[in-house]
Amino acid sequence: MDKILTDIEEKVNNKQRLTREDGLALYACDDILWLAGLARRKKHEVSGRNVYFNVNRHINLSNICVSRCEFCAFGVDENGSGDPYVMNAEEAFAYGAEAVDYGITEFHIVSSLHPTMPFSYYVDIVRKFHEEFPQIHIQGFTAVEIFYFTQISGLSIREVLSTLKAAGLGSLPGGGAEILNDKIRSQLCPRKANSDEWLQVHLTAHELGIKTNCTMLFGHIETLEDRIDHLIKLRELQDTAPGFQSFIPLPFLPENTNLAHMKRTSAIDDLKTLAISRLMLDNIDHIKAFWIMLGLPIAQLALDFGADDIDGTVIEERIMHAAGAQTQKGITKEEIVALIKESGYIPTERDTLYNVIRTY
Ligand code: V47
Repeated sequence: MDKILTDIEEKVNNKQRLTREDGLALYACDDILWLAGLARRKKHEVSGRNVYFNVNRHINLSNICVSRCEFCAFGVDENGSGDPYVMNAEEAFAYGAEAVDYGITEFHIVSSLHPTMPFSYYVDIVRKFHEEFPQIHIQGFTAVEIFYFTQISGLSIREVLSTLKAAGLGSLPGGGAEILNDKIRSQLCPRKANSDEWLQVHLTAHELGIKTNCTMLFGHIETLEDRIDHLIKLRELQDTAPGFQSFIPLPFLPENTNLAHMKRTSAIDDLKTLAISRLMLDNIDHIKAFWIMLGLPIAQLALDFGADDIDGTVIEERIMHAAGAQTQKGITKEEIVALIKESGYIPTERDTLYNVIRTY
């Protein structure tokens, strides 16, 4: 084995931080079972044999979007094809409320950059959910949406976040990070928050005591160097202002996007990226295998590659399915429990803030 890899193993054993070169050496390593072992050791330090999941309802308020990112199959123009929709506040509420009897502990509300809906529309929806179901955590609005709210309202990032928090918002999801490199963003998503703006929203949220997640969209036009640099940016922000609860690597699904000519990432790339994320992100506790994108078989394997969370039952998901995700739109709690048990881990139902609800 190369010296750099044995040095990495020693660093991991001694809880030392890995460098950019280490991250790249891990990508170059073909011994994925060794890599899995290393990432698994790190996972065990944080969460032992627990694998977390939650029971949530995804609510995508609208698909009408002014950003129209190259990688996205979900967003459409207001008057174009592709079934543009926007839920009014009552419809959004009814859609969320119908899942409450299922035992959800989280509403996961994400929208689009809608051309005309005012900031008050989003605040009112959060307030209504929070007033009616105060026990259900509201995780809502990516940093890209929060930044867009500053543009449509004239408020600062801090004011937007404080207003939503006062209405009942609990935490932010991790979307919109894509690759935190403005050369890449100018090709993929030039009309939305840039890297610094995305980071600034999360920094401000953490300062206000709002927990957040973070993501990386990989397997499109980025290089392996870009991926490692992205992970290091997240790690640095977490050092400065801790508040990231989990990291979710999102493999790019090309179908129905402007990049439909590209190939879907391989299982090896998906698993390597999960393991390397676990090893590079030594200050983020949870690494999520988002089964919707990975597919259930790879998500199950991911639990042996450093992931300690398999997200949720979701119930119905639209963004990834627009881009050709072959998975079901939701799975039951029983299915998730069986999947985790079969991998030899302890299925651990959590709330959004990783408080344990029960183990199975
Ligand atoms: O920001 C869009 C990605 C994200 C595609 O925080 C795509 O717990 C792959 O961030 N192929 C939104 N990915 C979803 C998201 C998320 C999902 C689950 C849990 C959490 C969490 C966050 O989805 C977008 C973008 O990066 N995305 N289109 C696509 N074609």
